[in-house]
Amino acid sequence: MKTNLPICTRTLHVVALLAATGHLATAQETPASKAGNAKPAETHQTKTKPEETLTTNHGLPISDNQNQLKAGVRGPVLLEDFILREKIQHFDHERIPERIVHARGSGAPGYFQCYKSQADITKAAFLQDPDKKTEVFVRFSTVAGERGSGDLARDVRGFAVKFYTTEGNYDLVGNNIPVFFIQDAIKFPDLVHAVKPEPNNGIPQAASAHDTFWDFVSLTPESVHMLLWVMSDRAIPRSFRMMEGFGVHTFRMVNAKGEPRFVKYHWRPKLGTQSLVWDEATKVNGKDSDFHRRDLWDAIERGDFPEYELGLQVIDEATAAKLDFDLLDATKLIPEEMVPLRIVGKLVLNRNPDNFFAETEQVAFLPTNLVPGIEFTNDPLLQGRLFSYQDTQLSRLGGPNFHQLPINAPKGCPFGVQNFQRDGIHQMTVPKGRVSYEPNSLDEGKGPRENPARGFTSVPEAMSGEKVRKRSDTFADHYSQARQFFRSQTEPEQRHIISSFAFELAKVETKAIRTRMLGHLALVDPALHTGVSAELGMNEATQEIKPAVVPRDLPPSPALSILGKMPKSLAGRKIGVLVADGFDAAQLANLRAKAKDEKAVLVVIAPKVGGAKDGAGKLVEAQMALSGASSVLFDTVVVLAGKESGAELAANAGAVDWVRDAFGHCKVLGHSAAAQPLLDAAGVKPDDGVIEVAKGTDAFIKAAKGGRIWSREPTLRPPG
Ligand code: HDE
Repeated sequence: MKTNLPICTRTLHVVALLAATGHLATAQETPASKAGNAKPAETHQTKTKPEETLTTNHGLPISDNQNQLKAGVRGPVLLEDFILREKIQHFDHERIPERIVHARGSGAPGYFQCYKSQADITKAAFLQDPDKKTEVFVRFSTVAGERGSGDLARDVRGFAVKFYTTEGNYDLVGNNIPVFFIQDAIKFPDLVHAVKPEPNNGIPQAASAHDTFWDFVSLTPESVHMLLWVMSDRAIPRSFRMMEGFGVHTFRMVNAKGEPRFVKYHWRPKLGTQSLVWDEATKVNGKDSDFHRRDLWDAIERGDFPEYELGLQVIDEATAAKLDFDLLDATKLIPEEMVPLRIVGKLVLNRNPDNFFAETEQVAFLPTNLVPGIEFTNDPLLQGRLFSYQDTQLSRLGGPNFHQLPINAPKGCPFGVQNFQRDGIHQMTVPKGRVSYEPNSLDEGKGPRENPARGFTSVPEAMSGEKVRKRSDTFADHYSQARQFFRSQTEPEQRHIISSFAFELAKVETKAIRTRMLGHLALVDPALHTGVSAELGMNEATQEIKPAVVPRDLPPSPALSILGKMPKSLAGRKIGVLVADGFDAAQLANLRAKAKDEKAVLVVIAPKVGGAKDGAGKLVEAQMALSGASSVLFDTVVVLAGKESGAELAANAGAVDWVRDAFGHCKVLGHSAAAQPLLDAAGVKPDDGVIEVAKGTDAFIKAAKGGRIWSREPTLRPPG
């Protein structure tokens, strides 16, 4: 009996805690206090109605969900306890293999609606009627990291859209960068093995800054154009709501007359394309590794629905013939200045998933999910994808019936799925009758049959040629578009590309890889090459690379820059306001009103989450405590302090970091006069982005709408 004493003491403690937090029913609140007389102290929440009864997976009502079946209260567990075994066994198998690439992702359902009929270019049903909304599910992802990795890796982002159309599911499985690393699908396993953590030690997670990645790409000149994009700010987006999407490959659209045209897909975010800066991104990963996931979820929860427009570059035979590169080469893009976008409709994400696993994790995108009116081209990268996705779902989702999972099942088709395919693991349907083949005469014509008018057909493209393993000569220019991209960037963007190359290559231990990579950069642009060499301190060490085709100077394409198109707006952005005792309540009220007008989100932060007292001594509650609300989580920040608290903050390392980071990341920084000691302690120098808000907040809001103060950057982070 003695052994019961400690158990009872702990039990009492737990009960007291639960009772205090209102989690216990009265019946369980008073276990006997004497050893040997204890009643069960665990919480039993019971229901009497049959429809509210907890059951096993097979429907058996459960009477006790707190205890295993044992031989005596203190005895061993019985093998017979099938209820326990079912529950634990299901739990043991809760994890399914993560995606080989794009393992870390976030999704949301919504709809797509075209602005007007696109019948002139395609017969696809979901692009005909502007009054009709087509349900969609979208999944955004990083590529290299594992499922639990941080959101702010320097990486390409996946932008995959499943349209549940009346003609079956159409999947547009794209990225936020319009070109790719490789031209031929046979290189994909090599590329992915090179970027993933190195196989001997599993390091680094979700990062390309290591030897194997740079070894592979420096031996693969076709990747140079994509490298420029991945080293640019595009690879550290501010939000999934603020990033472009691309179909990457050239596809084909066909109208009812059977006329084919080439198309390139673009998604354009309504909030504009916006990015973080690298130092900020690395800190965000530590402060909130779910930054993008949370941002998407929170925006949808507050009704600020992410919206994107679908743009098409439509290319007829005549235009295609004029291009100086091959449309089938996924390392090239068509500048928008050459073929402008035709905006065809909008995508709105207006709901959060009900269940992350059932929807975001189990969604299976297939580039082979096409609808009549949309077809592939012979892009050799796309052709390989047509096999890979179906194949990977078989092992990830456990068998050939993954299309029956609710998130993957076509829900737009009025007549559902009807065919003679049968059985397989996890079969969810119960087909009737004796006929599972076609043609047949036994179903008396009631079963489904071919439909030449409605069915999918392919453009009868002429094919000829030898059976070869060979790259087309038209794919050989690897540097001209890389040069065009670099020269189309604004000065701060070029600076970021240079320092990203330098950051990544500095992490490469093998010097020969660095010198090889410098050889490629020399072919792209002299300023890029000298900038990176200087930051690496490797001015004399460039390996000469002989290009297959001598790079050409192409006209700059301003559409390739993010900053050039940056909207001057606070919509969808976050203002962090740090308040400390004695702050001016009118200033906070003013900021709140302005933030609302600008459709921005304002978050009040205080040294303690309980809040801070304003100048009149009234407690104003905070939403976040300073310790958990680093300034890297906000687009722009304000410090409102009183006289004494301003001096106290100046002695608080957390507050000093808060301001120093905001200033260092070139953010617009508002402050009350009393916060000046804190700004001094953080080394803040006056400039156009440091604004005292004493006389009203208009000047601060105006500056904050303009984005970051890039002129600050060269002095704060001088090139190496
Ligand atoms: Fe993928 N890719 N990929 N990819 N990809 C996968 O499919 C593959 C490529 C893209 O949110 C996998 O279901 C090959 C280009 C996205 O679920 C896999 C090649 C583009 C997603 C696969 C490529 C993409 C994937 C892993 C070279 C942009 C995530 C799990 C030929 C146009 C979709 C899965 C989601 C996922 C194979 C290249 C986009 C292994 C073989 C180019 C957005 O099947």
